[in-house]
Amino acid sequence: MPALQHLPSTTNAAEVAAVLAEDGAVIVDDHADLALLDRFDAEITPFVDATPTGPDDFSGHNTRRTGALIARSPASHQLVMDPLVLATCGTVLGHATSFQLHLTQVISIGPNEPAQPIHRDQWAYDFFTFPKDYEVQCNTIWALTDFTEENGATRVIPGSNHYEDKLRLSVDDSVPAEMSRGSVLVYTGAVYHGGGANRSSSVRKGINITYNLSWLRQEENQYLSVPLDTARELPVELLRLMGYQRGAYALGYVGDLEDPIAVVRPDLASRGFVDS
Ligand SMILES: O=C(O)CCC(=O)C(=O)O
Ligand SMILES: [Fe+2]
Repeated sequence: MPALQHLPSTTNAAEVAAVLAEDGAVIVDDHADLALLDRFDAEITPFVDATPTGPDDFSGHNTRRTGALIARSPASHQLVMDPLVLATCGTVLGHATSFQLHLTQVISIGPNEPAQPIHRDQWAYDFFTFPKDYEVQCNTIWALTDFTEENGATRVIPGSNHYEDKLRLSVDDSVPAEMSRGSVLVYTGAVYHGGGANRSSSVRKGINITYNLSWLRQEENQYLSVPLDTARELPVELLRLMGYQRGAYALGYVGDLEDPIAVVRPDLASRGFVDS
């Protein structure tokens, strides 16, 4: 089994996208500002503590999935808008008119959690089989704790982005995305992967922030997850990423062919299709 490739934080989107085209996944080492992660931790911990564990095997009975990060943690905004990640999405998903934020979720895998079934994230679209090498998603998992094989580092099958769809693959075919706090695993919607088994006594925490083509539905409903009063205070670039933009010529308008950003920022209202 080939190992996951690592790139230094000084890398660029072209290099990240090149490894993604080959392997479907890559780790960028020590990419997050650790002081930012400390702030994120402080903001999100009360919500993580209040999150119930998962209701099924896929979500994980010993795993907490805490969403709505934009509304709950101002520090998350910088992660969502990380320039290297956005530039990578622009390359990987550049064949469509635009991409958008798909979900924001802290995944806290608790002790004794077995491995999550190996899957493709793009199965979320009702298991539709997309054309081979037509990428619909570009994903990140930022390590909020160190990721080790023992504590449930994400399991990845490098190169499986080129496999047939709907395969039932085993954890034994995968490698652990071991990485330090602040590193980020970038992976496509097509690569087979899953959360690892946590055989340690501590919780493994990762921040899953994913992006998809704007003509597909978002997993996390950003319009309802972030109250309008909060949205009004957000940077325009983040609002557009959340979906307050048209996904293509006719997708997502409001009222009389108005740009949906008009709902939160009437000062930016415009008619007709604009992409910035
Ligand atoms: O938590 C992880 O390491 C991966 C989780 C995952 O792949 C998922 O929930 O889709
Ligand atoms: Fe996944």
